[in-house]
Amino acid sequence: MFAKLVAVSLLTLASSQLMAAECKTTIDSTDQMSFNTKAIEIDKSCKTFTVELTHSGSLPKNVMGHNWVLSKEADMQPIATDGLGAGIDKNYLKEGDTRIIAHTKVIGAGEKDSVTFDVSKLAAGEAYGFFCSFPGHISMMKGTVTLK
Ligand SMILES: [Cu+2]
Repeated sequence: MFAKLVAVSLLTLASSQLMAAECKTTIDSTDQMSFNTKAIEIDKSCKTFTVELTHSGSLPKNVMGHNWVLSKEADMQPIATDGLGAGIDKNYLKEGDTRIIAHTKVIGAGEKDSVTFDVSKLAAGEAYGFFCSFPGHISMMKGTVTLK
């Protein structure tokens, strides 16, 4: 009986170590034009990575909408600038912009959206970042994405 218990707890331990790489994260956005994180780390063992975006504020998306956009760090500002004219229905992103690696739609208070992308799209040694492309938000709403 004791041996069986030990075996079971060893198994539990082994499987919890296998599960150690968390291949998803939840990021909250607010009425204060902010994300609740400045840095996202992606484990190299993840095949895909999922980001769930939430909005804990009370303002609607046409006033304080947020999305989550992933690109190379050098492409962040150009993507945001080119997306200004796209309008909220296009999530303030230029259609067919190949510099965008992944993005959620623009959400308002109480809404959520998620996006899953292939981690193989990220190259080791390249600097990546995330931001919100709602007009004017990138100055406050951005952070780094690192493969580790
Ligand atoms: Cu925003």
